[in-house]
Order: sequence, then C-alpha cells, then structure tokens
Amino acid sequence: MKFIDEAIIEITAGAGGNGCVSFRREKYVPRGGPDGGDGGNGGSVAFIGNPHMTTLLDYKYRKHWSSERGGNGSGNNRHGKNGKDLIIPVPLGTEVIDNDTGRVLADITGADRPSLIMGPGRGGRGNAHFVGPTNQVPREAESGALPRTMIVRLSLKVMAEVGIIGYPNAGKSTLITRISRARPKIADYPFTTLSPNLGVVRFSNDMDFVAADIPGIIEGAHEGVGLGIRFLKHVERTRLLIHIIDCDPENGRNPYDDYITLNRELSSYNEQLAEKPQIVAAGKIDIAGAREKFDVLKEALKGLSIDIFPISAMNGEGVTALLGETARRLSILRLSETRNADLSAE
Ligand SMILES: Nc1nc2c(ncn2[C@@H]2O[C@H](COP(=O)(O)OP(=O)(O)OP(=O)(O)O)[C@@H](O)[C@H]2O)c(=O)[nH]1
Ligand SMILES: [Mg+2]
Repeated sequence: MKFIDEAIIEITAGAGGNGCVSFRREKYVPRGGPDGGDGGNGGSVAFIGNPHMTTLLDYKYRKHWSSERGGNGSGNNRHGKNGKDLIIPVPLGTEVIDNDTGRVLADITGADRPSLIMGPGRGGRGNAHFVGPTNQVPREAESGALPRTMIVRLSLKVMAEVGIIGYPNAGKSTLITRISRARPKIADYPFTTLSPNLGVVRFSNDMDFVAADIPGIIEGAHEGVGLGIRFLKHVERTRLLIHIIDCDPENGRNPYDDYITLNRELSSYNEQLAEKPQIVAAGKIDIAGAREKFDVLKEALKGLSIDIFPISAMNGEGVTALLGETARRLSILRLSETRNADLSAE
C-alpha cells in the first residue's frame, strides 16, 4: 500500500438542530401551553489511533469529513436526535495540526481514547423554554449552532525507538531484514527504499523495540537533493539512531566524510536530531579491504567517544554486538525518561 505521511482534510462539526415552536392541542382548550422541543446536538469530531493503519492514503482520496447534524426539535416536547459523532481513524504517530495556525491540536499515539478536536454543535432550545410570567405564549425558539469547519493537516511521524540512517546503498534495509521480520526491497543501487520500513526487533525476552529503516540521505538533502530530507521527520520520535557507514572499498567514498556530511544534513533539518544519541555501524565489513576502511574511520573518530561497530548485515557478523549496545543504551534512555516524567509529575 502506498505510504502517504501528509494529508490535508476539511473537517466539519455538524450543525445543532433547531428548537421548535409549538403549542399543545387539547380538547376544549383553544391554545395550550408551549411544547416545542429542543434541537439535538450536532456530532463532535475526534481522531483515534488505529494500530493497523500504516499510511494516510485514505485522506488523500477523501478530503471532506463531517459529523452528523442534530435533528430539529418537534411538538409535544420531542427532543431532536443528537447527530452522530465522527471519529476519524489514523495511524499511530499522526499529528493533527491546525492548517491556519500550525498549532498541533493532537498527537495521536494511542488507540484507547479519541482526541476531541471539535465539540458538539449545540442544539437550539424549543419555545417551551421561553415561557415566563410575561411571556405566556412564546413564539420564539433558538436555532441550533451553525456547522463549523476547519482545515487540518495530518502529519505522520512513525513510532519507532531506533532509526536506521545512512547514505543510499549503505545496507540499511539489509540490516532491518536481518534483525526483524520486515522485508523491504534490497538492491544494489541508491534510493531503493522510498518510504520508512518498520520492524520489531526482539533482542531478548524482556527487551524489544521498533526500528525504522529510513530512506537514504545524501549531501544537499536539506536543499532537496536526492529524496530530500522529508523522511527525517520519521526519526524525530526515535530515542537513538544507528548510523550505517558503507565501508565497501569499491564505493569510492571516504567513510569519515560520509559520517560528517550525514550529520550535517541532520542538523540542517533540526538541531535536536543531530544531538540524538548515535551508534555508528561500519557496514559491509565482510568485503575484502573493508577492514582497512573501518580502521581509518575508527582512527578519525578516536577521541570523540563514539561507539563504532563493524558489521556485516549480509552474513550477520558483528550484528549481535551492535544490537546489544543498542538495547543497553535504549534501556538507559527509557529509564531516564521515566525518571524525568516522575520528576515533572512531582
Ligand atoms: N557484502 C555486503 N553487501 C551488503 C551488506 N549490506 C548490504 N549489502 C548490499 O548493498 C546493497 C544495498 O543494500 P540495501 O540494504 O538495499 O541498502 P540501503 O541502505 O537500504 O539502500 P537505500 O534503500 O537505497 O538507501 C545490496 O546489494 C546489498 O545486498 C553487507 O553487509 N555486506
Ligand atoms: Mg533501503
């Protein structure tokens, strides 16, 4: 299914029903008291996470979403029917943004409780409400609230704790294929991967995490070169990054330059991304001559206290050590996050 991570839709909260003007009809009483019922409320509009959805494709096709309007009140004090609420399902990780102001109205990360964006449209009161000592024959009733419309932008940022980044062809998809059940296309040319691939990594009985294989990034990506940097938003939620550097001696590249360039692209996108903890993986170490390239990289990174792991995603060499370090760092990051959350709750 096509991966769509941005969509703009119009949402409408249905009008409230109108109140009614009516008078009781009784035998021998020419005009009874007022008995006009209230209008029903218009439905509200909310969003909810759906764990089975992975794309915003539905919202590319259907642009207008509306809850039901409330029914009008009627005689005999009959209340109009409340309009049905609209609950719009979106993939977990979708932000709902007010398109006019850019304000994030909701960040849908769970599937348990809908996030209300527009409350119910108030139904108008019927004339029965307006009777009083000076107004025995009220001929007025309220109209229901008008329908409200809003343009919202949906922006999906995948929910993964670990992001796998690197130049095109570095072996990102090969790695996620080795460590999870994700099966993205792997091929010996750049930009094979055109959208993020998620995979659950079961490291041990009590440690698993979701990793995302992110489409390749090249120099100038922040100016739109290659696939650009629009996929970088998908690493915003991650706790740490695995940065793969291709050590194939035949690729004509300098691994240290690749490391620096990619990090520069990260910080052009967002300084916080560049500051995310990173584990460096020197990839394709199985190829003859790759070790030498790895040694050069290791030497260049010396003194920067950067973890660097030689791996072959192809034959699995070094992958357990890489995952072990990933799991270790993740559990520390998870703990410190819980602790910070506890502190701020105090
Ligand atoms: N020898 C060797 N080849 C590898 C290794 N990892 C990946 N490759 C090969 O390198 C090529 C690119 O691998 P991918 O996993 O598709 O690379 P990618 O980083 O996902 O590339 P993009 O999706 O284009 O960004 C493929 O031909 C892989 O078979 C490795 O560890 N050793
Ligand atoms: Mg790929």
